[in-house]
Amino acid sequence: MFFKFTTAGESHGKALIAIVEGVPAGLPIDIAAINHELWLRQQGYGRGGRMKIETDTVEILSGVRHGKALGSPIALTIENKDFVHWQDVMSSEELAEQPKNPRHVTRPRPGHADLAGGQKYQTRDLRDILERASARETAARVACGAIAKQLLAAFGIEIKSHVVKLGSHPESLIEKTWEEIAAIPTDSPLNCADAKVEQEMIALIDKAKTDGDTLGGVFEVLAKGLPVGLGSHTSWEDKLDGRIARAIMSIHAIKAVEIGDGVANAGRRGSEVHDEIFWSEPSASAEGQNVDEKSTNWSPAHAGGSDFFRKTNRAGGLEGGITNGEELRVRGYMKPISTLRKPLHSVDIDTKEASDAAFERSDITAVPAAGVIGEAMLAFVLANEMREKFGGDSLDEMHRNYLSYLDSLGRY
Ligand code: EPS
Repeated sequence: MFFKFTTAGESHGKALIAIVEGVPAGLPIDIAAINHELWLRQQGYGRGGRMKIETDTVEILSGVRHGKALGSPIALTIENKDFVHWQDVMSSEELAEQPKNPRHVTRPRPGHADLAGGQKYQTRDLRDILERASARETAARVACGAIAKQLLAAFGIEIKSHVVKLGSHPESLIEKTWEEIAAIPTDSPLNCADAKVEQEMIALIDKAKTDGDTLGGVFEVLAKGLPVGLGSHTSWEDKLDGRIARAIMSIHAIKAVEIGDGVANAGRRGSEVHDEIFWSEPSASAEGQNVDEKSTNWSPAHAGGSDFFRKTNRAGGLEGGITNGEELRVRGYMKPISTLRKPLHSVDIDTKEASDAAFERSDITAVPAAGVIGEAMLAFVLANEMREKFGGDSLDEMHRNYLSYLDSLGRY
């Protein structure tokens, strides 16, 4: 791994922390932009009470000086404001006496890590599991992903997400262009590009709330401006679709990942699926005219620096595990959140008696937030690919390597 990050922190512990490695020296780091991503992750109709307590902001502790990366590990932290209410329950010190309300959890929630985690780690207080299994951890991922996005932006690569289905609605996934997705207002309640469908989704969330239930859905993440040639066909572990699927599936509650029209394509004939190849006169990028070292526009003119292109993109920008210069399109399928106000059947792990699953404050749905996290994870995977392919210790060196590669693509 060339660009990597590690997170630590429990949902109601003191803070989330992360260490990001592989950021080239000289990359400008915009803290306000990281905070904007954190804010976006907290939005979305159907979020729970915790989001009213937290205003997630990042503090950078190392690796950045005067607004620029040093090339050393970047350590960051996000405070858990809710910790003040959990100090004794979550204390790292051994306590002389039990807290008045120890908030032990002994009734595992179906669908959560509670029971399998408790059995595996041999703990009888399932809070030991749920605190780290909580999706609160994704705030740290979003901060790391925001740094990855800043590296990608230095090469003209952009990432966006939108919600394409909430619960069962609409029946077919919403399909929109990059421009239509870019036009979604930041205060859109569900980050949905169809305002009418969004209102219908809100009604579904209200109904689920009244019923004490939860909802899942589908988000789509897009990346634009990628060069041809990230990833590789040569080894299973280098195939970019595999790396992306792993990263998206690692997000809490994501149970399926689709690249391009992968699901629908399985039921079509080959002639209806594969994107035919065309070629046009060498573009400005092939001549190296619009990407020079002094330019701030690092984006190749069309189709990822190549003069070959497709008129359709059912493959979602990847062929043979390699980017083909078209827009990358990835969908994440999220199951409904497993903490239900109207609890499911469970068993108390101490008494072994049948009982309702534990209820903790939670969200009705978090699909828009999952989209923001999907952006962060895709940004991380792509930043790693860019570091792997273009190397360099400084951003300048990486830029030079990138230009030289675009030059060779232009001659192909
Ligand atoms: C979350 C914080 C959590 C939950 C949610 C996501 O906070 P709390 O448990 O204090 O309400 O709202 O976590 C879950 C959905 C889960 O299953 O644990 C966050 O910051 O995103």
